[in-house]
Amino acid sequence: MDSRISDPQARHGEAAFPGLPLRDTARDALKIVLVGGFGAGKTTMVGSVSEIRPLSTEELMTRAGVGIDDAGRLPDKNSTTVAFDFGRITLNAYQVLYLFGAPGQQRFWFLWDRLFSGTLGAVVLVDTRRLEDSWFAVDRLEHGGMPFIVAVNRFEAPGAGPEPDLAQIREALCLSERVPLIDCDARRRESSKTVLITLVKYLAHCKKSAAARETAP
Ligand SMILES: Nc1nc2c(ncn2[C@@H]2O[C@H](COP(=O)(O)OP(=O)(O)OP(=O)(O)O)[C@@H](O)[C@H]2O)c(=O)[nH]1
Ligand SMILES: [Mg+2]
Repeated sequence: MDSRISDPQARHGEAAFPGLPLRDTARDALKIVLVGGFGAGKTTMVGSVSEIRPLSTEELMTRAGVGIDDAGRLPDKNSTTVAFDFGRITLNAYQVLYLFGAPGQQRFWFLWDRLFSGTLGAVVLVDTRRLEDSWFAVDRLEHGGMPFIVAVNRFEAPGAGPEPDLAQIREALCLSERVPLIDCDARRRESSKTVLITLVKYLAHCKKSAAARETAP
């Protein structure tokens, strides 16, 4: 099989990776995992937001995957993550995020346990054309008690009906009102960064609430 380190930013015609060195003042390293269904845009998001050239374990999808790799509704997709993506983003002088993108295909879900080890929080990336592909991720995070947010990566689908709004998506995923739910475009750095900042703020909120519960009489 043809294995390669891909360059998602180059795919979308954006700037090359600046390759920023880690700041000397960085002291909080936060591990974040990006999960979601097959082809929801996880590798794309890691690539758009990372300040270093991301590690991507992409394999070409070949005829051997027909019937297994459900790429029917993803005509432009010709590769899939077989292990994980890795990127880094500096949020401020002190906080650095290490971002791991999980593989989306069911046959690689056994790798998620390893990826979740030491993880502070997660982003579930949702493709509205295949909402049901997100159920497993949401269930898994809820049962594991890991804080997460949901980001809706909207694909333009010519001829498709009206797009569900965020309230409809919340209902379809049976998401608690507490879980932040936002729109994004995984191809755009600023949008992907907003997703990560939303997660970090939510993690801070969860930590504060837990501390308040502990000190409550
Ligand atoms: N139109 C459109 N295409 C997108 C968007 N995000 C990603 N893509 C494309 O959709 C395809 C799937 O993206 P990936 O990033 O490989 O998806 P993934 O979730 O990592 O997929 P797996 O690792 O195989 O589960 C790629 O061809 C992307 O270029 C989007 O917001 N809009
Ligand atoms: Mg991927």
